[in-house]
Amino acid sequence: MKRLNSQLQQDGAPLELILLIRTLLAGCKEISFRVSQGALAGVLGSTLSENVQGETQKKLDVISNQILKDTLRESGYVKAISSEEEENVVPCNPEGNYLVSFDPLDGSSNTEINSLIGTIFSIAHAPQWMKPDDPSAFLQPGTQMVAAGYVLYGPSTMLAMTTGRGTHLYTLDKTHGGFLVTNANVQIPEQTSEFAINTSNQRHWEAPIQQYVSDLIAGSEGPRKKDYNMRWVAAMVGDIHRVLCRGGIFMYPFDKRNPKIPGKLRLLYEANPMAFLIEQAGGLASTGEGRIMEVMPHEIHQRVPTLLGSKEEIEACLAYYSKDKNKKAVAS
Ligand code: AFP
Repeated sequence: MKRLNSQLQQDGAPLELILLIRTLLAGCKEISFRVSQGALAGVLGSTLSENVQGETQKKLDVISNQILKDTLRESGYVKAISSEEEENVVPCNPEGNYLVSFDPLDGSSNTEINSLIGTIFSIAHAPQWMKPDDPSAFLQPGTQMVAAGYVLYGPSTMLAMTTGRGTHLYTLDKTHGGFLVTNANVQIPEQTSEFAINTSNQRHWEAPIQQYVSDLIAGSEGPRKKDYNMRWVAAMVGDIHRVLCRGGIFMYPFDKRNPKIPGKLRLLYEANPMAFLIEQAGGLASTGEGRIMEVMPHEIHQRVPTLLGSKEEIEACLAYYSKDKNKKAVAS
């Protein structure tokens, strides 16, 4: 089986990027170990503090964030970090050539039930002019990413990663501590009959997604003329992993509750890296209005609506958005 290094070399990744990825993954291996210890590690449960998004932090979030921060800062490859758990950019080496954004532990409330969780990351070049504490360099569209991926802490520890030459799945071989390629050049089936959305938010969705999901639920008796099944891991990392493995559509759409917070998921360290992985595997990643990777961020913790997955199903979903837009144009 091919090792991580060989795959990255084959994909033409520069040496410094390979070294940075290996450093990041060393941190993830430590997180994987801590997570697998569960309650025995004495790290589960909530701390008293809240993170910048106002959510209660679980101790494992804090620990994972610290592990990644320390490992990346010490590496020398990184100029600055943005993390879900840090209000501001974390300055690192002023001579570093890369910017790293991460959600250290996505789906952290799943730790309470010993279910899927993971680390999501994206890597971009650090501009030379940038000062390490300057957040503005992070405000570039996802098309500028040089690598992105996630490490999934499940029954096995898996890595999904792209450097722009396909999406590959790796499995951590705990006997020698390395990631081995277990599925190269993943191709997401273009059609699917599986969807993932938190339907408890239905009343807050806009008209197109209301209609689309209601037509999925209508199944073979509705306009889509086939039966659909629903799955919800409640950790994006788990839901996207399923989409990469067997297709499907994952949605966290625009939410009318607060127009200033258009979706739940964060652009820099959730939506963008997943969009890169999905597109590189032949799927589509949209906000409903346009390509996720072309969204120009205006702040590091920005949220976006997300529709990701099997090509034909995303296109079918986007047709509802176009129809709605046309209807509004005719009415005005
Ligand atoms: P955390 O990383 O704060 O645990 O949030 C996970 C997440 O942002 C994303 O991974 C899930 O898709 C989503 O929340 C699930 O949240 P709800 O179940 O509240 O819709």
